[in-house]
Amino acid sequence: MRRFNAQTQHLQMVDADVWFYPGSFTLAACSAIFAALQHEITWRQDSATIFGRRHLLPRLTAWYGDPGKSYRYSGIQMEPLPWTPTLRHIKAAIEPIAQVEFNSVLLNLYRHGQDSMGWHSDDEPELGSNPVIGSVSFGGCRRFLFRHKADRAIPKVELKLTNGSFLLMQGPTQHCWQHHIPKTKQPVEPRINLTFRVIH
Ligand SMILES: O=C(O)CCC(=O)C(=O)O
Ligand SMILES: [Mn+2]
Repeated sequence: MRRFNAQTQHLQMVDADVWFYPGSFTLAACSAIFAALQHEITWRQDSATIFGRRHLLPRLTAWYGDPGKSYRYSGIQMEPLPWTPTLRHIKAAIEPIAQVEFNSVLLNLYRHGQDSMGWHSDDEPELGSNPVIGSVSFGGCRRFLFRHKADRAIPKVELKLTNGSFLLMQGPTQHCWQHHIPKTKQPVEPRINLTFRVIH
């Protein structure tokens, strides 16, 4: 895959370095990958403790990667399951664009419009400084929003994460911005997102 093509967007955002590559996988590849991931991945629904109360996360998740690359977020400790052929295929497709070797991936399955992800940054200590996050989306198209952490006067930035798109976040992005997937009342197909990471 080429690093730049006519559809490549470098987002106009201060304190960030975000690239968007729509159509990184053909429609036929997207359908095959979606079906494979639905069956191949061991999906689970975790719960997080917020103000002392446990809540089921509004999505299904899974954590895969090299042995020992465990990950902790919202009080949840995840040990990696071994790479599957489909995950290796996606990883090999995006690494030449990202120009890093990822060693782990967090998967999220949004079953319907009421599944979502709250505002957060991918800035856990094990990701190091200026983490490179490679985010691949399959299935239903969802809105993805960025907001600046320190200066809320800076307008939010919105993207539509389309089927087969690749979003690359790097440089100061995670330190200076948060992102989220809002719920929607519109009918929307299930969606699988994979965020590839480098755990140190
Ligand atoms: O579903 C998405 O596009 C966002 C996922 C995300 O932000 C994450 O896994 O950290
Ligand atoms: Mn994230």
